[in-house]
Amino acid sequence: MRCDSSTMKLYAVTDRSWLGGRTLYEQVEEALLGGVTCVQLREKNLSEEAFLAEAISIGRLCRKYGVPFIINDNLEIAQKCGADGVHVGQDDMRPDEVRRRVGDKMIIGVTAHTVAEAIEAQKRGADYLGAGAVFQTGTKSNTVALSYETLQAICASVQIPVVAIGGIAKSNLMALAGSGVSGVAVVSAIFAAEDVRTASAELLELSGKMTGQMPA
Ligand code: 3NM
Repeated sequence: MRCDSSTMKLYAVTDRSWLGGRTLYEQVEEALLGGVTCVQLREKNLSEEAFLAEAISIGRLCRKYGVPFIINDNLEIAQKCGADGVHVGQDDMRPDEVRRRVGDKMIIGVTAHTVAEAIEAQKRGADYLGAGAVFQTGTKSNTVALSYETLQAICASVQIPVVAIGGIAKSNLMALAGSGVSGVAVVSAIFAAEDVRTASAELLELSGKMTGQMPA
């Protein structure tokens, strides 16, 4: 298996909105020291050249910590930097097309908002699903609100791991217990935190509790 459920326990998705004098590299290293189990480099405004340079250096960093490194929505960069995987949305390339391009080894993650999308993505070779937005988020516009019931139905409909995303913080993470998710994907509750390492460690502990808990 390219990606098991433990990899999805705390999935850090980067955003350079809250660097505050720090570099993204430093923030990612703090997140790794806090115990994140997967890192996705998500860049929407960098030039290809800058994106690639950053992908190479942060990819090396993740390798040093033995944590899978995923590129958001850019196959070429994922291949050039030797990433462990690539994440695509519903509007991006289909997972089977991605697989043809990237070969056998790479992890392919797909965003799914409905049971139909989840089943289709699994059928077409996705290794994990991102499902959201489970809570309100200010980090991404145009998100689709996903109810607990839909999240639960998505998890029940596939065999691959499902990671919840959108507005997840310490205060609401436990509300996902019993949904069947393998973990949480988090942007601002990690990268907007003053102490990225502690925030990551606390979220990791909660995610472990949440995924081990049965429905209330
Ligand atoms: N995808 P935060 S929500 C990147 O719903 C992303 O598919 C989403 O950021 C989706 O953890 C989102 O700061 C942003 O709320 C999540």
